[in-house]
Amino acid sequence: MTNSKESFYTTTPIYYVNAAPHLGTAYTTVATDALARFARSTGKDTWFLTGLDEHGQKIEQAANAEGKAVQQWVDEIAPEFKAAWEALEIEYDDFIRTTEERHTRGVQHFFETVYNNGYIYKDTYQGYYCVPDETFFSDEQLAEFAEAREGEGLPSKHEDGNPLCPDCCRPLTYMEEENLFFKLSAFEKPLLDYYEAHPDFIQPDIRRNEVLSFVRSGLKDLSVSRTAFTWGIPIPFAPGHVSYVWVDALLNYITAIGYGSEAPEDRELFARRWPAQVQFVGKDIIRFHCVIWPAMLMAAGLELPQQVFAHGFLLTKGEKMSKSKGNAMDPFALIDTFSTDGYRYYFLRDVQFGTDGAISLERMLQVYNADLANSWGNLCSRALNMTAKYLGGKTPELWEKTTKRLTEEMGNPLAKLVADGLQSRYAACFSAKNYSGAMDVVMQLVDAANLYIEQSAPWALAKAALVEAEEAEARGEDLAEATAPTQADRLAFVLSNVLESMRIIAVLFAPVMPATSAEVWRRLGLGDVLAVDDQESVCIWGGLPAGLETTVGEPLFMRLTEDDL
Ligand code: ME8
Repeated sequence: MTNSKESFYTTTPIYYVNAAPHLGTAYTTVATDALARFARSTGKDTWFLTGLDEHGQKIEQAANAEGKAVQQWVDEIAPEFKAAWEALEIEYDDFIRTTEERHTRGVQHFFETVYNNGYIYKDTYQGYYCVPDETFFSDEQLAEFAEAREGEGLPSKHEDGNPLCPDCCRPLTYMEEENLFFKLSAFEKPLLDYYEAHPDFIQPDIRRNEVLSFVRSGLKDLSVSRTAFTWGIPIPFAPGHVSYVWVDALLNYITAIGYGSEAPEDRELFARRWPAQVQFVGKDIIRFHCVIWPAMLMAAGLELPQQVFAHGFLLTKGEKMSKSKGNAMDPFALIDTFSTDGYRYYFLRDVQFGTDGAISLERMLQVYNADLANSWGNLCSRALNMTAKYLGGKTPELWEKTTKRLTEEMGNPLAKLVADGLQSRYAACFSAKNYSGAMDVVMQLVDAANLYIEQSAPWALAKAALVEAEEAEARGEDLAEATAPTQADRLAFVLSNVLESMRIIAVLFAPVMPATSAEVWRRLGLGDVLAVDDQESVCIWGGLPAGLETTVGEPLFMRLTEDDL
């Protein structure tokens, strides 16, 4: 089966199962979901992959600590992630777990291919390893870190004498093991050439520069197997060796779309989906994704993803939020208070994607009340209430009859704002992963619509229409035959413009706030499902049909106070 639509494949990192889903992992997942929803709404053949990283020493140790068989333990945790993503309305197309058969097959195929291509050899690894980060550190990296720590008057060693991890500051473990090595050093020049020829491959630029200087300082071959434990994928040509967990994990992006399978449908799937358009990661794992991953793909003769986009950290009280620091907040509690859409909106609106962002409950409350309860929610309830009260709960019938004359007489700032490229400004923000900018564009229309209601005062027009009708009746005239617009026409015109704005706002908010957008769609009488695949034309002004039955409903976003926190 061929598909003429443009393919759009996007991924999140696969998260370690040793921590429950938290705001950090939810952040990347919500951002990827919003981009995937946006891509679908512009007609792309979209595929969104997320999943779990279930192998490695850290997972094995965590399961042992609980006294459980590792597979049983990871099987118990996987549903927690699925439940969290469901609560956040994450619409993934596939969820991969690295303990699945399809993944094992693909990883083994990769090892064989790269071995046959001459990029794997055996040697002894002697040095330090961080189990929590599953990362090797060279003597040079440790010396550099020790110097920096001494400069700050801080220790670089644990009391047991082992050096501390340069990334997470936990004690490292000394390792001496026969390992398979991947000739990463052979890819120094090809990678630098690739970065140069594809300036968008690593984004944002600050991360690109960081990776460039890391690679320019020289790449060492990488140990890619472990023999000291067994919780990993066995390497077919090296008995006793299991894959280094990062190599195993990175391969999920291709094993999930059929890599390593000979079945025709898998080969077709792979050809259709790979290379990915955008792979999202946090800035903590860019070396894996921007150095090791592309080198692995080159070694296997595969194309590289179009872009790896690394966002910043969510910070609480100035510190990276993480499970190990004990300051990771539980997404479920926040969803209870702010609703799923309120949650999704806050993180994408208030944190500039790509940079670190301070988050707090107080700020979340402020943004929620200002943008959602008071602006967008209030716009909907005012407009729908007035439509019920003044227009019998129906979208007005006047687009053809009076629009042109009334536009000349009264102006139409909302139509103008939309016609002046609102959707294309919004789409440009999405392409740049500037979620905050995209939300800002939509809020301009929300604010303009609220101001328009104030300025055109439909309640005054309703009163004037009543007086006009009584006077006409007294004169024995029929206003339906009037040639000039009546006050009732003006009222209908104003409310039409507001309802039409709401329709467009709902479409544009949908990738970030799917539930409330669908609800507004229903209340406007547009149907039970808000599914758009040509956002640009759907957002052309004037698309709201006349005569639809509208519904007032409960407030979309209940106003919250500090007592609710
Ligand atoms: O690294 N702020 O998994 P992981 C923002 N299994 N994002 C955060 C965050 C924070 N405070 N904390 C975590 C792994 N994240 C590997 C990945 S991929 C082949 C293997 C997000 O469970 C961010 O996306 O430690 C970060 O990169 C990821 O969670 C790390 O998740």
